[in-house]
Amino acid sequence: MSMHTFPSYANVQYTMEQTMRWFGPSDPVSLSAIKQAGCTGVVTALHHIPNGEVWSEEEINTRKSVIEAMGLKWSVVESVPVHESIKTQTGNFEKHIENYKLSLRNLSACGIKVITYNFMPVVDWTRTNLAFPMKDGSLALRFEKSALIAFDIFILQRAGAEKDYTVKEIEAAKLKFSQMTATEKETIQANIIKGLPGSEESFSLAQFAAALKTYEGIGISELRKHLIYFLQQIVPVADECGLQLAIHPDDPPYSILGLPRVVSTAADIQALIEAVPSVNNGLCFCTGSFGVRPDNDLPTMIQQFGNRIHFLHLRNTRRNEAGDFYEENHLEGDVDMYAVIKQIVLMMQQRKQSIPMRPDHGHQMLDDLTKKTNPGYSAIGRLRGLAELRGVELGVARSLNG
Ligand code: DNO
Repeated sequence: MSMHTFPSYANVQYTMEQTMRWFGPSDPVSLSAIKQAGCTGVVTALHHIPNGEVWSEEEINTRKSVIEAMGLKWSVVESVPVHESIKTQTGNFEKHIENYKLSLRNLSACGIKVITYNFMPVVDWTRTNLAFPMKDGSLALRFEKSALIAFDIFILQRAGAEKDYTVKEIEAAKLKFSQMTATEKETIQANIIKGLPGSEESFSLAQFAAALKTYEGIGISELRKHLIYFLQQIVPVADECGLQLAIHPDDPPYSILGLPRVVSTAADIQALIEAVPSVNNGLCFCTGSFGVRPDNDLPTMIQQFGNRIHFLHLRNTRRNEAGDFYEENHLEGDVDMYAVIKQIVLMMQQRKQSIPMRPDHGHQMLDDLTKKTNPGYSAIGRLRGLAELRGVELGVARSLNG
């Protein structure tokens, strides 16, 4: 089924399904606002269910009916979180995998067929500054490597942290730390260990140090082995139920805090596909996460992995040589959004399928500057992003029709 929000063209029968993330009934952005932004779908999760427990059909249907009462569709689950024991293969991890399978079966029984998750150890997405001023007066999210390293070495005081960084990086972190006020130190600590919206873990400093320790002896090859084992268990369930699994890339797409990361590059994805070839072993193609690495060529990756991209996060970042980045307006920055959307449009026609997308993050701007918003998930910034992205899609669609 195509999801046209603009006139259809002979050569473009399938367009992106426009959605926004909704954190559930406590989200300050209402379903009605999401609908007014022009979305037909919602991306949500049962954040109140503790990580590792089964999502019952009853709980799923309760959330689903709230969404449908607004005339919207629950298009994608983001995320069914993966319990830490599965990533470290310790304790009762087999039980947690069984619980995960059951949640998948229950979602399928309720008609929800696209499931996003990630396999980042300990922390989900990470930023050091949630209110980075842009020239136009709006606020953006930023990741500053020297601030992260300053947290690691001087606040957390992780044993052996220095050996994960170059002399130049340590110097920059020292300087950064010496310039930080006490409040800035507290803020950066909270940004890293308390979890940003959507991450299912939140730690005290001592708990955080203990969680990092559980990865001693787990390097890239071990973590990849654990992920492949997990995929070998859950992909057959997806195949049986007609579910599309969509792993989210690492954000940022490189190791932080000495932790291994295995979903950062095209080669990482290729390794997962070779191990578990089903197309239901798929991807959430996040242009913001992949786009932080100059060696990720996004339009080429869409060509390479197109048949297994089941969900799209469209977002732009601007990086510097030190590895810092901030979140740009959706059409500015290092991601060539025109080239990306063109490949997506072509890929959808080939697959004869609409792919759900959401404008990922947005600046805090206009009235949202004085409201309490979920960092990255304010209404107006995302509305701007969505409006720009759908304009590009219309332009691409029309140009393909001559
Ligand atoms: C951040 C999000 C991530 C994402 C998870 C997927 O804004 O893209 O938190 O939801 O990593 O499991």
